Amino acid sequence: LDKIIADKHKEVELKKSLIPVSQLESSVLFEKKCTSLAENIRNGSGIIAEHKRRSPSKSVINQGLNVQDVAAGYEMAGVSGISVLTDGKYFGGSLEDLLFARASVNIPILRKEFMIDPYQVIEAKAYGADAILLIAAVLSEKQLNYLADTAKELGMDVLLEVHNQDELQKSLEVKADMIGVNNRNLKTFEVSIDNSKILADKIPDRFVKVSESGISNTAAIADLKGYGYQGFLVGENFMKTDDPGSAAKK
Ligand code: IGP
Repeated sequence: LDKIIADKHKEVELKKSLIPVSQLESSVLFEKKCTSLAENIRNGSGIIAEHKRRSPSKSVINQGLNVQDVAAGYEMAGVSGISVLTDGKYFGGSLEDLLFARASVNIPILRKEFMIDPYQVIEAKAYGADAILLIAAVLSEKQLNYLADTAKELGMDVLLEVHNQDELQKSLEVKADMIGVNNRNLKTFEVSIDNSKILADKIPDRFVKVSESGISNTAAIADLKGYGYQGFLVGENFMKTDDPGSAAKK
């Protein structure tokens, strides 16, 4: 995780030198008016289906599909939103994936990225995202506040990811719409759904509760609903199939 963040700092510095923020701000490439992700989760299936080609923990998941088809399949399946990984080095994603997904569907899209700089939040907006992810494990309280405020100013929703009680504690004052409990420890890659259960009653009701990672069947979702979860972020379980959209329908 430290390596990912160090690489991300270099990437963002390079981008800033290529496309200055003033230029980026005035270049929204594609935008669609749609219901916010948080609202869609509250009123729908709650599934946030992810486009994920590979990951540091699993290496290759699926390299043979194109993002437009995956996104369209997810929308047809009736999911509440789509998550698109844009990190290239570790997840094989890109901003172009985000843009292509945006062009293909009318439901809200989350930019799944290691956000460390407001530049990336502006970039998310420019490439059509409706929501961003902030990871409490790699951001100070000050950074969380600043990045969340930037997203809200641009009209995007914020999914704030925590993995333990300390991270939740520093997130409570942040203007996030959703708190996501990651069942995967990003430092050890260990996955346990119990993590969502343990933290469930510590999350204030003003946040939409989302459970992330390692969700592989409807029984797990039913179980998590009993703990107050309304959102379910699913990647690998759908992406490992030839037809992620059909997998999301079940
Ligand atoms: C999806 P899974 O186990 O269903 O593929 O997990 C999603 O939760 C996971 O990709 C994720 C993630 C992240 C990836 C959660 N938080 C932060 C990168 C960065």
